[in-house]
Amino acid sequence: MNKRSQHIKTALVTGATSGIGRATALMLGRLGYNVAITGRRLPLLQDLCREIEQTSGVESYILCFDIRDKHEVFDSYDMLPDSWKKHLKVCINNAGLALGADSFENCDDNDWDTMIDTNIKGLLYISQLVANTMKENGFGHIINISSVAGRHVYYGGNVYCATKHAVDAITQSMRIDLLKYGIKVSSIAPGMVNTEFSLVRYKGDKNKADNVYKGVKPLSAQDIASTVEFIVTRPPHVCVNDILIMPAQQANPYYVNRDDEE
Ligand code: NDP
Ligand code: 8X3
Repeated sequence: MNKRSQHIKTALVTGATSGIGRATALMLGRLGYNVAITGRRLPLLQDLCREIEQTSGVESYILCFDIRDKHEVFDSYDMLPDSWKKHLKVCINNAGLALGADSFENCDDNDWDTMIDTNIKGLLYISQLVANTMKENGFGHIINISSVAGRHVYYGGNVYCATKHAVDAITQSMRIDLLKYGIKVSSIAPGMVNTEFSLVRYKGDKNKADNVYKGVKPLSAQDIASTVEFIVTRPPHVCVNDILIMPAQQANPYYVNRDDEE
């Protein structure tokens, strides 16, 4: 290995077209990682790729695919050059969504399928590919974006909460199974973060989405990127297993201290 290649480090961020994933990809670029970015919206990936390269002087690689589709995930990951895989140090499993907030008996089962396929199965597909790369490399760090919904179940949260409880269980299981390969596994469980998340959950209903954050200063995508930054900049012998991070005005899903309405 020559001197230059010793310093090459790459990262992969799923769901980088908006919100937490986008802010995290930019942060990793600033830390000197070449960043592979994924999502379904190609123009947004192209914009981000340019922004990472221009602001940080590192390289960015676009992998445009639907994480629910196993074959698309495998074929896309296959396209990532070996030189990138060889230096893959960090994977942020961030792609995910909630759809709907109805009481259980009224939910659309298509929404259930989408959440389970994206938040659980998609995360599993990409994680297994990445884990095998990291196993070969003899190092690596996988960070799963879970949620406070993986710790508490709230009204109308049903299957979204179940998927994030699954992410927590998968995180713990990966941490145990991958220990022997020197692969660290961490999880971040945020409370309210102001991203496209609520607009997606309420299927474009901006009023409902805005109401989620009414009278509250929510976390920003940048707050979560800074949390990822803290985790990935710990020394090699340290693994931050879990971080639960909330807005100061939110104790848990049930207690939110909203500013008085006018
Ligand atoms: P955004 O809606 O802003 O971002 C979601 C990202 O996931 C997008 O980049 C989207 O890309 C990607 N994504 C969704 N479905 C797919 C798919 N089928 N294939 C590939 N990519 C997909 O929301 P956030 O940034 O808030 O969400 C990021 C993660 O954080 C999620 O896992 C969410 O559950 C979690 N989270 C969010 C919280 C919040 O309050 N915002 C709190 C706790 C956790 P594209 O549409 O281009 O495919
Ligand atoms: C997103 C946070 O509280 O809407 O995972 O479930 S919450």
